[in-house]
Amino acid sequence: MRQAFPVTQLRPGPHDVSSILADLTADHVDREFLGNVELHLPRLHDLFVQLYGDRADGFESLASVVDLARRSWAARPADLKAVDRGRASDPDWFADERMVGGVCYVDRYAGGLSGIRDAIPYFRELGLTYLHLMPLFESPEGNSDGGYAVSSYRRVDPKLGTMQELAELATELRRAGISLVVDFIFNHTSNEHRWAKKAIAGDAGYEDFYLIFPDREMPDAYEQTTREIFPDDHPGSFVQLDDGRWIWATFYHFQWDLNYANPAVFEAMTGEMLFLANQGVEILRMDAVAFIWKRLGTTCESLPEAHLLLQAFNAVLRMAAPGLLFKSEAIVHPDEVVSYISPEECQISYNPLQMALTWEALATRDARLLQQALERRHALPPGTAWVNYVRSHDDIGWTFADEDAAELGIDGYPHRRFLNDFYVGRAPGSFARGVPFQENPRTGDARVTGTTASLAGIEAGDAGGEDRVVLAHALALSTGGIPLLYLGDEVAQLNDYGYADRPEEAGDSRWVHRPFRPEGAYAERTDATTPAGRVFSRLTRLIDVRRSTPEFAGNELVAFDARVSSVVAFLRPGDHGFAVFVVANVADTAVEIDALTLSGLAPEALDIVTSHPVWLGAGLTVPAHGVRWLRVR
Ligand code: OTU
Repeated sequence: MRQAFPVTQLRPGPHDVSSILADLTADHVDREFLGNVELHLPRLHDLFVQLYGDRADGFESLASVVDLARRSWAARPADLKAVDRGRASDPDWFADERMVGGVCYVDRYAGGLSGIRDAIPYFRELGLTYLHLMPLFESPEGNSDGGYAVSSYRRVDPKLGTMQELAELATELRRAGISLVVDFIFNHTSNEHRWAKKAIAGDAGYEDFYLIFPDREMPDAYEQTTREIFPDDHPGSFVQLDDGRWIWATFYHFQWDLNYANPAVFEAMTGEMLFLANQGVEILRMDAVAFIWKRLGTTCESLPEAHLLLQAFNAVLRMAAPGLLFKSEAIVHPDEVVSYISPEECQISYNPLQMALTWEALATRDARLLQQALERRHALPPGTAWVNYVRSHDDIGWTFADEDAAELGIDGYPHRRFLNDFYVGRAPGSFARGVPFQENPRTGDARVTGTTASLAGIEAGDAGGEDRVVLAHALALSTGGIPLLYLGDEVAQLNDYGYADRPEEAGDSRWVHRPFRPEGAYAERTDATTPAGRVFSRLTRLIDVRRSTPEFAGNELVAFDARVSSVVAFLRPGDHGFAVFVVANVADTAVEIDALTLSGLAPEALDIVTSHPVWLGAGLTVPAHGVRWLRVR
């Protein structure tokens, strides 16, 4: 599928790679940088050929991008260069069993950046090594899609703090063993970004930063094949400007998609990316990667050029800030999710399939789809890792593959309908208190929102609620990669229905699961008579065990057929023939895995959560919504 332009189409003479290298050498750039460029410029050049080879300005842009990298490296603080070197000598650092992630909103969780700094002792107590601060950049007043409409990548929202404070926070977090993660929202800017303002003012250089059309002809043509992402906000993929023209806006009407077919856009965003890298950010969460390239007659999602662009950004980083990682945010078909994951593209990625199927299994009390996914869709290339999570700040979408479901006799469309109904409490017997998100009556499409505790049954007072919260986290903590905790979920925070009374949030039900820091629940976290206290002690025990269990490092997983449909089971192999055997039962009654099924394992096992020996010789009982972590051989 990849379109390769012949190299001869690129301008010869002064604008080739060897001339760029010669210029750098003449400029006496340091050897380390030169080495990085020698390693990665050929790849970047090749990507530019494929992306921009037919454009006259393609090569000037490549030279400018390398120059940005040179200047960024020169300005990169010494302690960050030390991090770069450390990562180079320990390239699998992010796959360590001690990795544990947390995510929160700066304002809601801590009031501001200084509050986040004050929370560092708590993060350490939890064992976090990775902290994703939700978008904290300058963005429009009122609805800014939770900060995903960025007006400046170089200014922090003044209500939260300053860029200087963010850089200092990054340093303090690093001293505490925590890597700072922020979003790189590069598919779109807000309509208040300087580029956007210039574009609509008719500044020719900037008009081409976005996709603006004089009338409906092209928008209509594109919308034949594009998907509606936020249909509650506007139909289709375009919105109308005041002057009557139409502009591409995949998400909210104030989030305008950038036109990456223009190399000047790549160059400009490179500048913003390198700026963030030099503030001490260690992982960039690459937002909405599927949407970054558009072509008429396609879905305009996950096109080959989207990958080339990510690889090009990656190559620039390897030159100027080589310690950084990209995390892919592609909440799409599982085949597409993995297509973004490689050392040359995004080294880590959300695992939306495991997330969604964990909830699917809890609703159906049938773990077969989840088991099948672990069996066939878990493996990743070396040098990469999943980020496993129970829920995020976004909705839950049922992104399993219909063809996988069909093999188990499950029909995708009605199954998604059932899951949506179940999680918004419309299905009889549901324990969940979720809220629908972006229900599209035209397509029948819908997604679900709600906090972990509210979706799992704690809010409804269901007897299995706490167990389900623990079970879901136990899977995220044990399948491999980086487990990611939505902060507040460790104390079983409930839905915040107050969003419906806040005008800028009322139209977006994702706010129901982005509560303010649950002070009451945190106060109860050592009180075992409360759900907060019980969930907190069980989850922190699991986190502690994970951190001292080398089998949980990396991504190697061997699915284990327990021959019980409500059971998900797998082995995480370790050294000397040992492995950790993870078994979880989503049913509301205890189940028995018989001795014959377990006969491949030595009968003497150790429960690493309770530290008690377990005898497998007579089979294994797994309690209702229970989970066991057993060291076996
Ligand atoms: C992302 O999500 C963010 O996580 C959202 O919070 C933003 O609103 C959005 O981008 C725009 O910046 O549609 O419902 O992979 O699922 O990229 C969430 C496709 C979203 C989308 C995902 C997007």
